[in-house]
Parts: sequence; C-alpha cells; structure tokens
Amino acid sequence: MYTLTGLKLKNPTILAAGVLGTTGASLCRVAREGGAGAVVTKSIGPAPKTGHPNPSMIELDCGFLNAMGLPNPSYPGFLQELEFAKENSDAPVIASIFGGTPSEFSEVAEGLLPAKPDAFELNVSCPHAEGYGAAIGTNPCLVEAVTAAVKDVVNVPVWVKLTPNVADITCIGNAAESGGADAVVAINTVKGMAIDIESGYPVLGNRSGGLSGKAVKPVAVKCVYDLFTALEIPVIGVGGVSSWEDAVEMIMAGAAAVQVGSAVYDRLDIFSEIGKEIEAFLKRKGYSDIKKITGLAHEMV
Ligand code: RRO
Repeated sequence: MYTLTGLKLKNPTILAAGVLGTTGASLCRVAREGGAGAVVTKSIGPAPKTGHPNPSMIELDCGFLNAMGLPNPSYPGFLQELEFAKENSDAPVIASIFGGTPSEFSEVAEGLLPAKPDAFELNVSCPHAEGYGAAIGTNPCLVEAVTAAVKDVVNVPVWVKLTPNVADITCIGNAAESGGADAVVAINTVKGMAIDIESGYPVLGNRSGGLSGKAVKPVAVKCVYDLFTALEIPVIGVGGVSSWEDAVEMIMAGAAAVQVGSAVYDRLDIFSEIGKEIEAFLKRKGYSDIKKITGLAHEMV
C-alpha cells in the first residue's frame, strides 16, 4: 500500500483525467481490471458542454493531439456516474473539476460532495478552453484563489493540475501551495497543432489543441524535477508515461506517484504491470520503498 495525501493506493500508478473517466463503469473497469491505484474522472464543470467540433482527437507519430473542449454533462448530470464509481471501484476516485471563477470551482466541488469523491483535482490547465483551464492556470493569483475557494468547502485532499505552457511552472505550483493544495499534478498537455498539407487546413476542429504521449515526457520530467525542489507538498507526475521505466524516471525526478493517460488506450492493465515492475526494480536495487527513489536525481551531483 502507498499513501498519497492521506489516500491509500494499491499501487502508485493512477488513471489521468480523460476520456476513460467519462462514466462510472469505465472508471471502475480501469480500477478493477486495469489495477489502477486510483482513478480520476473526466473534468466536470458548472454547466453542460458539448465540446469542440470534430475531429477532436488525432494520433500522431509522437503522441495524441486533442481538443475535446471539456465536454461534460455538468456536475448535476455527473453525480450518478460518480456515485456508481464510488460504490463499485476498489480504488480511490478523484473528481476532476473546472470552472471559470473561484466561486464556480467551489460550486462544482460542493455539488459533487454528495457522491463522496476521495479527493478533487482542480483542472486549471486545459490549453484550449476559452475562459477556463489555462486562462486560470497561467495566473498565480487566480490559481491561489481557486485552490483556497475549493479548500474552504471540502474536507478531502485537493490536488491542482498544472499547465506546462508557462515560463516558470514553479510560480504556479507555489501559488497552488499557498492556496492550500495538498498536491500538484504536472503536467497537462502541451499546446500543439497539426496541418493537413494537401488541403492546408489545420486538422483539429478547434484548429489547435494539446499534445500528450511520448513526445511530452521530457517536458513533464523537467517540470516535476523543478516542482520537487520548489514545493513542500507532493508532486504527482503525468505526461508520456507508457512503461515502468518511464514511471521510475518520473519518480526519480521527484514524483510521489504517477498518472497514466495516453498509454492506457494501448492496454488497460498497464497500471498493474507498471506497479509490479516498480516493485521488482526496488527489490533488485535494494531500496526498501518508493520514497527512497523519490527525487533521487536531485542527489546526483
Ligand atoms: O477536454 C479537453 O479538451 C482537455 C482537457 Br479538459 C484538458 O485538461 N486537457 C486537454 O488536453 N484536453
């Protein structure tokens, strides 16, 4: 068992917010069949949202480019799904939420409380969500205010998911910590674009979007490395993790736990596989537990 912000996890590998977090059934499946240590929902907001026009997700050689556009049924529309996930998952269920103001964030958090999520993840970092996401997450004052507003109304852990699309992610991490965050999650997707050269059209319906998958792993590792030094609270690493070696790299940069997003579309049991292989690695190297390698790269001078 691993402990993260007071939650007990069977392994340190967590489903990242995304499409598989859209229903209670899919969340449970990732927890039970996939062996995830915890699962995070798709981001839920104050009002129903259809999202950006198709195509909203494309696969590139180096990862996925998406501009889903925060599609969600709103917090009243998601409550039953969250209740189902909570009743049937064998792992903690984290509610990812978004809003356009601190009071919208606290409204959504309060609205989901009846389903008893184990923690909240505040999405202040979607790169293509006018008025939401990075519009908040690139402004330290807003990040602090949003975090404090949610901390005021809930008594479960609050994680804040950060954008890499800033000059210095540690300023934003510091703001989340000042607002009372229990952990930060780094990183959301990296701004990107693809153009079809036959027609000249941008491929995504929204023209631009966010890049995830293998290409972003070095960006995520550097963000986690910097946040580990700057903050007292745990850093949860996410971005391009598709193997146990990637997970260990993220942990050595300073991650207390790791989220997996894009790679789950290849195989659901990636969570149990990475969890098992991390244990085997620790044993082989003679480390008693994961804490012994968390941030290890910082000691190598
Ligand atoms: O729904 C999305 O388009 C989306 C979200 Br909420 C996010 O946080 N990150 C992303 O790349 N896409």
